[in-house]
Formats: sequence, structure tokens, C-alpha cells
Amino acid sequence: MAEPRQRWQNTQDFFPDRFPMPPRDYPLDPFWMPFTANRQFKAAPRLLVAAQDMHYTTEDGRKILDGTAGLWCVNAGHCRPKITEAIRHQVGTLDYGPVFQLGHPGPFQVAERLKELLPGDLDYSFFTNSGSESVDTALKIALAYHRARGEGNRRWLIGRERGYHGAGFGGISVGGIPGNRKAFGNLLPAVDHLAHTHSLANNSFSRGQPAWGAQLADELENRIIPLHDASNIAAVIVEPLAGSTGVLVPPKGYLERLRQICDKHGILLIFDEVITGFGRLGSPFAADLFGVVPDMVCLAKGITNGTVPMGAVTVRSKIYEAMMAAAPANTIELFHGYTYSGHPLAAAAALASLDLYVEENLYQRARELAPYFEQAVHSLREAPHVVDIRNLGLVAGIELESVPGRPVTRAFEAFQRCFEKGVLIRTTGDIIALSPPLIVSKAQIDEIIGTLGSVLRELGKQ
Ligand code: PXG
Repeated sequence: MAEPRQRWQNTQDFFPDRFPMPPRDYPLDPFWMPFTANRQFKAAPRLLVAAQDMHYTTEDGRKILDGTAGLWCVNAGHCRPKITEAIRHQVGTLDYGPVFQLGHPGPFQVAERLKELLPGDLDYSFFTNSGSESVDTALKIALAYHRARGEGNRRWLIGRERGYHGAGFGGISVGGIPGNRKAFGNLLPAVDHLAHTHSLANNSFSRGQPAWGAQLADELENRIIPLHDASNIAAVIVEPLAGSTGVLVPPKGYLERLRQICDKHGILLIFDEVITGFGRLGSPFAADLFGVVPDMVCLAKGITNGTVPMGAVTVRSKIYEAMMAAAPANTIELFHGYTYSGHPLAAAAALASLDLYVEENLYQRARELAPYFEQAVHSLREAPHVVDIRNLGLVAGIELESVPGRPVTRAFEAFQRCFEKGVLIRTTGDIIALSPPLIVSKAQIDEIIGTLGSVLRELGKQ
């Protein structure tokens, strides 16, 4: 398969006027950094100043191979001219346009593209600015939809342990990460959680979907529905593959089972495809790969290749149609939206990104590279402290045994050392997550795994 053209070998060639980088002339203190150990970071910062294709450049001019596509979003690699030019052109043409009782072309065009790209009758898109907003939007649509059909008692929302659905109140309520919930008291009422599907005892070192665990979906029918009654349950929301909590690949048959149970009881099934959307698993969406069409999908990240914030919730026609039918003529059907829903720059970036994914065959490329990537990550099996490796498409999780009494420290140390050696990995707890841009070459996969392996062996000696 042809490698994507590397037009600029070095960031310096792309931004000649910016190199050498001037010394830092701004303080670090006033920026309260998200999901970051602020004091630790500011004492030893890692600052990125430029990027091109598979690499970042640090403020001291080092190139870092991006093993994580930024934060799982830069699927086509960095600073791709097709996308950056589209944004540049758009900002000089229509910088901003409202979408409340007015419109402009971008979001209509993106919605049409999503309709073509998503399976089944997932045909109507509502735009947001992030994954968190997409999740909150989907939960609100679920409640409003049932109410519009005269089933307003369906208020319970079912998430899953170890789910990550962003940082809004809706998302942390259905999410299953204790640390993201415990400080924030007033979570949504009427929320329950399925058990997560991770099991070292049954599934460690699975390649692709694990064989064990489809029965975990039955908890919906055996515990949750009897407890709350199906007539009170609005929706089930899951990540088809849980990313943030350490790459939990759905067991074979699990998502199919959830779909069957939801169908049987009139419960909406929401897939949070913020990470899995746009090729990460080697198909446009997880819904395609698993052959399970949810009632709504939450999108963000890769929709603009990470360039301009944008999210979307795409819903099946029955949902849009019910909402349209329920409201009197000439009235607003859904009291929800954001100033920047369908922002012109985001829409331009989305159109260019979706074009680029197709032009460069990136969905297929990810699928074809997946076996090589799988082989490479599983070569770390014998590295010190590795207790599990799991993978699907171009995503992998490598779970480490925690240092007794000091969870998180081993993986974080690996992250720091890899960064020093020029490779970006991501960690969550003591799990390392890899999710390179879909343009990654085999040699770059080898470089990521080679560096990580050497770091794990170094740590093993300590
Ligand atoms: N849903 C899922 C499945 C996500 O992974 C969100 C919602 C929220 O998206 P926003 O755009 O509001 O951040 C996410 C975000 C990590 C990491 O390292 C993952 C995310 C964000 C930041 C870090 O795992 N996922």
C-alpha cells in the first residue's frame, strides 16, 4: 500500500520563519490545565509548538512520534494541507454564522455526508462542539423523544462501569470512572450502570474481540430491567470499545446482545463513537465493524481530524420524525443547541477531513495495517510487568502491574521516558494506550513499539 506523501520532512521546512523557536516568553501558571497534575507539569513542562504528519515538535526542537493521534483525534496526521487550507479559506469567507433560525452551507453539507457514511437510517445530525456536548445532547434527545411519543416516564439512563462519556454532568453521570464523579455531588438522578467487560482472568492477551463475556450484556435484562422496569428506561449508552479506561474491546456477541435487549424493551441504544468513529477500528464506525446499528451515535474528535472543535449526534429517522411530528407547526421541536453548533470553520474542517479519509483510503488502510500492529504490540508480552495486551484496529492497550501501594506511577514513568526518547504514548491508570494516526507506517509502528519495549525493560530493572 502506498505511504501517504510526506511533503515536509521536518517541521522546520514547513514553518521556516519559526525556527529556531524563540525561548519561552510566557508564564505557565495562569492556565489551569485539564486532567493534568498542574504542579508536576509546570515544574517539568512538555510543550509542543508545531506538528506535521506523524510528528510533533517540542519547544526545544525535538521531534516526537505521535503514537496517540493527539488525544485519539488526529486520524489523518497533523497539519494536512487539504484541511488547513479549507479552514483558511473558510475563515476569510464566512467566519461565523448563526444556526438558530438562520443557516449557512457547512452543517447541511456535513450532515449529508454523515448520512451517507453512517449505516442504516442514521440520517439526521445535530451539531455540538465536543464529545462531552454530544453525549449530553444524545441523553437529552433520548428523554425528549420518549416524551414526544407519550412515554415521558422513560427517564432512566443506563451507562456502564469504566465508561467515559466526557466531562459534562450528563457524561459523568452515565460514565463509570469514580475519580471523575466523586467531587461533583449532584449527578443526574435515575442513572444505573452495567458491569464493565474487562476480565484479566478470562480475557488476557486476547487478539481482537475476546471470546468470553457476551453474557455480561444479560445484566440489562436480568437485573436492570426488573429493578427499574423497562417502561421507565430511556436509553443505554456505551462506548462500543471503551477507550479512555484502557482499551476494553467488546466481547464477541456482547453488543449484538445489548441491541436485542434494547429492541425487545423499547429502549434506545446510544453508541458513543467519539473515539471509535472515523476509522480507528479499521472501518468508518464501530457500528459497521460490529454490524450493530444503534439508535444514536455520538461523534467528535476525528470528525475534523482534531483541527477545529466539533461534535455531532446522528440519530435514526424514527427519532427525528417523532420529534418533528410531536411539535405544533412553526414551533421549535428541540429546545437545545449551542452558539457554535455547526460552526463554519468546523464544518469546513469536517468536509475536508472526510474527503481526505476517503481519498487516502484511511479506513481500509487502518484495517490492512491492523494485523501488523497487533503482531507488534503483542511482541511486548514478555516485557517486565506486562499483565495484559489487547487490541482492535489501530488501537491497543498494554496493562502493567501496578507498583504496590503506588498505582499509576509505573505507566506514568513509561510515558515520561517514552517522551524523552521521542515517542508519545498515553496512559490511564497503569494502562498504556496506543492509537497512532491512521497514516502510520510499519517502520513507525516498529519505532513506537521498540521505544516502549526498551522503556519497559529499563523500568523492569528498577
Ligand atoms: N466520549 C468518549 C468515548 C470519549 O473518549 C468524550 C466522550 C468527550 O469528548 P470531549 O471532546 O468533550 O473531550 C471522550 C473524550 C484519553 C482521553 O486519554 C480521552 C478523551 C479525552 C481526553 C483524553 O483517554 N476522550
